[in-house]
Amino acid sequence: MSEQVVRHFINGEYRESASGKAFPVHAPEHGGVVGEVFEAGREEVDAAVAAAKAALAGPWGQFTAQERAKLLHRIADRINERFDEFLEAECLDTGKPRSLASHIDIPRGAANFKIFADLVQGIPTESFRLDTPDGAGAVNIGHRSPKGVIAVISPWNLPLLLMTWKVGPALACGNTVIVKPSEETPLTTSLLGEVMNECGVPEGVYNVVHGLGPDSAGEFLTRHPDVDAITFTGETRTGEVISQAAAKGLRDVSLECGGKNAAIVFDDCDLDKAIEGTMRSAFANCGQVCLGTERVYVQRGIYEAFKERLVAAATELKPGPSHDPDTTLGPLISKEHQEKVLSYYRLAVEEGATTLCGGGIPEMPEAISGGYWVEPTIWEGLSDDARVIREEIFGPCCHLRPFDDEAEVIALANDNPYGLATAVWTENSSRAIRVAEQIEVGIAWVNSWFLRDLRTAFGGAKQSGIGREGGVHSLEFYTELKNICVKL
Ligand code: NAD
Ligand code: 6OD
Repeated sequence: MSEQVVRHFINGEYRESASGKAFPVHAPEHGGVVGEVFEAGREEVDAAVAAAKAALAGPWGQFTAQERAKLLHRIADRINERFDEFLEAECLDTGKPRSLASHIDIPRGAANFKIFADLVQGIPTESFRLDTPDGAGAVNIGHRSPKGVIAVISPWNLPLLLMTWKVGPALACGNTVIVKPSEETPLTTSLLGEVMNECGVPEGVYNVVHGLGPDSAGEFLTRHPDVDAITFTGETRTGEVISQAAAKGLRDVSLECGGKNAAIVFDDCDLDKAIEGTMRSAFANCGQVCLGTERVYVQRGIYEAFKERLVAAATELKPGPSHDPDTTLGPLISKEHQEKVLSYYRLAVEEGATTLCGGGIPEMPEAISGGYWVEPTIWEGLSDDARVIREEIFGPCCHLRPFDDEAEVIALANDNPYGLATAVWTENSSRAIRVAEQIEVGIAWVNSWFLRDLRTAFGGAKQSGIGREGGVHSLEFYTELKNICVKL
């Protein structure tokens, strides 16, 4: 493949940085440089924000909800028509197996536009009749308008999916956006600019600036005074910095951050389902899913059987190139992340873990041996206060620990600063609901994992985030609700 040159997309046009500053993009599969990305300075960020602001006052501001919905459907259709190009770009950037990206990342990229296009048209606004002393009364009518210019800061693990998860509802509600994708994965966000132009999205409605976080595009964008709200997905410590940026000018902020998620496997579970689900939750996308499981608590009666089967299945995972249909495990995103995950593999041993499988770098064919590969890894035997149990690793690994009863496992699951997701495996539905209700998370799955209904609330408790998106909750974030009180 020829080297990619990735430009900003501002006011409907692709642009280079005035400074000429650029950074390389590496393919995780082999580690080689496959392109360069222009890094936005203040000038490009200012231009993107100005374009987004001007677009609100232009034709976009006159679009009815129905017209916006029609346009969003066209965008989704066009993503599907250009499916293979999006797939190619996403897999080049991330190295993830095509089989995964073609089932999750790209279809969800399109669905995120369709679902919110339909949703905004079907949600009623509130209305209250008020009695007044003169007997005539008053009516209150809720009125929603777009919030304005929205900064979207997105991560690298599911680049198209997580970016459109925010851009879809933002546009459906009539806002304009400036996206700052992760520096690791700029391609699909950039390609979406072409789709916007092909579909007739007015210039300035969708803008993209590339760059890093601190002292670069991310910081310039989130600190920009003409940005009305910020929506972020990424690490908790970055969320804290963005939250501080949003405080200036009291801008609204939505934060979807890290997790250290527990799976709870009761001895009355369907073991086949629990193994299949835990395999996905621990190892899908090479463990780089915020909702992924890194702590697995298994009831003592089935602990040994569960362990044996999970270790056997993990050992069967096949790392390999994205295009190979037999590949079931991709590489990590970057050299730096590979070093981080390997440092936790070493730490687990130092902290007293028994490594049940993996623990290092797999042997790969020479052509891809420079890729950011790590072995799927399972441990047991760590104490509950080990760092490996408490900190997010974001790699293909999990720790198994036996438990005896419900109260014990609820306490164990909740003993963590994060509160994003959990998966409970049991055939006893009363127990499932009783336990799910007590786990301090934003999302609790029972006998499933990452089963998504986009109308539902999505977000994290504790240090996993602030706010909820999805369904009516996205509408809450991306609109300003005004009450109009009419005295009769
Ligand atoms: P990250 O926080 O390093 O980066 C995310 C984005 O923020 C990138 O675009 C980055 O350039 C930008 N950024 C970094 N510093 C910034 C700053 N000071 N100002 C403005 N922007 C800045 O996260 P990552 O490594 O890309 O993603 C992995 C993390 O994301 C994990 O912790 C994972 O759990 C989390 N995540 C959470 C969810 C969720 O829905 N809760 C989803 C996916 C990923
Ligand atoms: O499915 C979604 O909408 C979503 N935000 C998923 C997040 C996955 C985290 O890596």
